[in-house]
Amino acid sequence: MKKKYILDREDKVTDQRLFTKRREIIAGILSAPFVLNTSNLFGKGENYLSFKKDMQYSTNEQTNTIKQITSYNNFYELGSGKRDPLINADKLNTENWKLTVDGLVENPITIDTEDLITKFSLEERIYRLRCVEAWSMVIPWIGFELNQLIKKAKPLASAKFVAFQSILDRDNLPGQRRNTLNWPYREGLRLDEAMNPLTIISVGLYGRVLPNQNGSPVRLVVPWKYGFKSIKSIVKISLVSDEPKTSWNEQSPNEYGFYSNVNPNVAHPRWSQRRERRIGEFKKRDTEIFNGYAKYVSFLYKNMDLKKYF
Ligand SMILES: Nc1nc2c(c(=O)[nH]1)N[C@H]1C(S)=C(S)[C@@H](COP(=O)(O)O)O[C@H]1N2
Ligand SMILES: [Mo]
Repeated sequence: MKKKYILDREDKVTDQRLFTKRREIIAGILSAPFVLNTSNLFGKGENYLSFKKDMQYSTNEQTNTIKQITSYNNFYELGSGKRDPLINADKLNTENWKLTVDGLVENPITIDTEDLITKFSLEERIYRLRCVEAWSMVIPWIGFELNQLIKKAKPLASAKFVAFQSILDRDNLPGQRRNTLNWPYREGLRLDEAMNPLTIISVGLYGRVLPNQNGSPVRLVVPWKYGFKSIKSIVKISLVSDEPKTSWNEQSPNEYGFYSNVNPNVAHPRWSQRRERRIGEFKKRDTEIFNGYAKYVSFLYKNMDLKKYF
């Protein structure tokens, strides 16, 4: 994968007019139903993607600015501060990236990033993302439903869960030199959660390939769960029979459950989850059950005690 735009460290752009102009250009791009075409995909360092706009699942709330989305991140491989992922973005090497789908499948797949971007039909999905730390953003992701990829691998009947693994690169990723988490970062979903149409594999945002700090070249987005479930820079997706181990649950099981559905009625042991701060806003908002996506996902949990399975 070629070099990302990474916004030229946009925090250094002090001229707000310049920044606003760029936003208008991006808005113009997004108002077209189809953006350029794949022949421009990796041309001249632009890295525009070709996609159509989803109308079914996208929120019509105001999106966060590209500056907010790319300069306030959680990506512990690049450091634990909110600005570290931007500062250390170039430490993530995405060259010759391959994504493997394996485990309890009839048809294991290994696919490189270019194929992932060109062989799946991409959509823009504007989703809220609610971090467990009680902040949220609205992000125009580009991606496709994870169920498309899983179906290609043909899961066996014994597959009940999906395990995800991020890149392991201790030599280059500054955060992996410390044992803040048991590397590589791992996450998991129940198979029906993974097959739900809301669950997407994202390869871009704001019309272009993903900036490194947002989990380039391929990351998960599960909008009804706390942000840490949306694992970045994925190298492997495995279909498995039992609930897989996940990094945050392993690190602190009483703070971070396997399910981690956004739920204002279940407090984190150290803080309330009732309210959240939308990045860029001052006044707090009420947090909604399943992050406002209940009508698409509450049936997945109908006989479950959500306080026990938090
Ligand atoms: N590999 C990996 N994925 C990760 C994380 C991480 O530290 N490493 N942080 C998670 C957390 S806590 C959040 S809130 C989201 C943030 O995604 P964003 O920076 O694109 O907004 O990424 C999630 N995915
Ligand atoms: Mo998070």
